[in-house]
Amino acid sequence: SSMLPPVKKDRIITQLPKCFSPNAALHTEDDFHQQVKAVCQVQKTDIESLNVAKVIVVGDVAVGKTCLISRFSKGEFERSYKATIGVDFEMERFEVLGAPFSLQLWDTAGQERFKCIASTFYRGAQAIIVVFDLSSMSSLAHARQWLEDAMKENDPSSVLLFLVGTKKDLSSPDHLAQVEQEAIRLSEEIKAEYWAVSAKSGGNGVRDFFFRVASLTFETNVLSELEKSGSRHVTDIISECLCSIKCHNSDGSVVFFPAISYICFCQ
Ligand SMILES: Nc1nc2c(ncn2[C@@H]2O[C@H](COP(=O)(O)OP(=O)(O)OP(=O)(O)O)[C@@H](O)[C@H]2O)c(=O)[nH]1
Ligand SMILES: [Mg+2]
Repeated sequence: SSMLPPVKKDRIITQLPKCFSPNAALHTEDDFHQQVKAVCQVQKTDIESLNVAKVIVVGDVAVGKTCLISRFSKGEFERSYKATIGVDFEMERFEVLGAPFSLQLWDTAGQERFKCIASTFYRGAQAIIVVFDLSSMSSLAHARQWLEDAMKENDPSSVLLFLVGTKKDLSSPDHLAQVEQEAIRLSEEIKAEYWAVSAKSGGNGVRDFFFRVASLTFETNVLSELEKSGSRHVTDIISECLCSIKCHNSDGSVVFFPAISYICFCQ
């Protein structure tokens, strides 16, 4: 990783980005988990196994999966439709809370004839982005099937789901409200986080969305690593760098808690 150039300035995440709709969010905390922040403070660059997340992007033909990704990665919008053949791959590098972190974005083909090839890339995803077209109710109706297929290859308990409506620029406010009601209902049911964006209009929506994906996958990775390595290891890490917290018992005696146990008690 020392061979890589530094992360671009516009890929640095220091604050947890907000969800799109509090009614359909993976969580609505306004900051990263305290333990995650604590760990990142003391071991910024050394969390090798945690620093990448595989993300698969699925959904009907021509809903705008490729455009969504290229709006973010290249800052461009392609007006003419070029079908994805099988699967495309894009690596996006971030810095989250001072730690290097990358999203491996697997852009799969929506065309039926590629489904068999594309599905071989589903395994081991940390996030699944199911994309539908806000101007096509049938693409929303198919979202559930795309999700089911992607889930067959993954562990449902450890995957973060996002339901993303694209082509927001094509919908009238009335129509949008109607579709969103349905989309939010589905998101609640499948426990996905809902977003509505436009790859064409080029506001901050697409950027905010990918920042949110990066932040939540990062947070989940760090938390699950902490769970795996056990709190003892975490205590070691933290106590090396932070001093203990001094507490007074009711009888006047003094106890010292390592900072990490203080953090755990506060949850
Ligand atoms: N107006 C508008 N058009 C969009 C938007 N996003 C994508 N499109 C158009 O929708 C068409 C399909 O976009 P793609 O991104 O190629 O669709 P896809 O989901 O990758 O399609 P497959 O690779 O075949 O599965 C293209 O003509 C895009 O220009 C959007 O936000 N607004
Ligand atoms: Mg495509």
